[in-house]
Amino acid sequence: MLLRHSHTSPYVRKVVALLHETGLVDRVDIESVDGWSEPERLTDENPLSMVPTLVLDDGSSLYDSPVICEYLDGLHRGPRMIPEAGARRWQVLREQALADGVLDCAILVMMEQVKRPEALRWDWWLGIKQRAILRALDQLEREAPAWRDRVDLGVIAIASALGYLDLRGGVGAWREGRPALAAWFEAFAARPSMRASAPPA
Ligand SMILES: N[C@@H](CCC(=O)N[C@@H](CS)C(=O)NCC(=O)O)C(=O)O
Repeated sequence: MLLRHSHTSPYVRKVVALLHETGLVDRVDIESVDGWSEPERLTDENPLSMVPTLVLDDGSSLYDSPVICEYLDGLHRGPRMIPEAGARRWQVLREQALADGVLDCAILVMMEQVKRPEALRWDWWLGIKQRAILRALDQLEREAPAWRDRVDLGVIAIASALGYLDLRGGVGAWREGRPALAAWFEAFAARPSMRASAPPA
């Protein structure tokens, strides 16, 4: 298998951390590609020109990150990263959706703040996306005390999202007023899987 990859993509980070946590990392080759420049080798595999894209041994490809994670989780014999059934499954999938939603908003914020010419910035839109991130972080702060030693796709996705806020900013000092989330992230980010998938400093 081949993973189309970017060192700064938090969605890719989620997949790479899962590969490490499940012991699958040696079964996947990794190749970096810039989705924004729409290279043909990526658009042939994924018309959306996005990473992560996973190319399977039969030449077919899978995207986006939740689909790739679900596929990979079926390939190993260790503890499931996505519980197969029951309330825990829906909790993990809901957490992944919330974390990915934070990322979708954070990328839009980065686009407004960094990429769009200042004269064209749309503060109304920026405000909506920033407030969505802040509300999600407040919810995670309320939930974090219950996470304890969990290792699954829900918490991997949350940690990847928080790491991206550290990398790109967008909502200022997110740890302020959120001590439980900050303490949990400090411990979780020290896991070998999170260190191995961290963006370059
Ligand atoms: N929903 C997708 C989002 C992936 C995504 O936004 N990837 C970004 C990099 S962080 C990308 O490839 N952007 C290139 C583009 O939009 O052209 C997933 O979960 O995989």
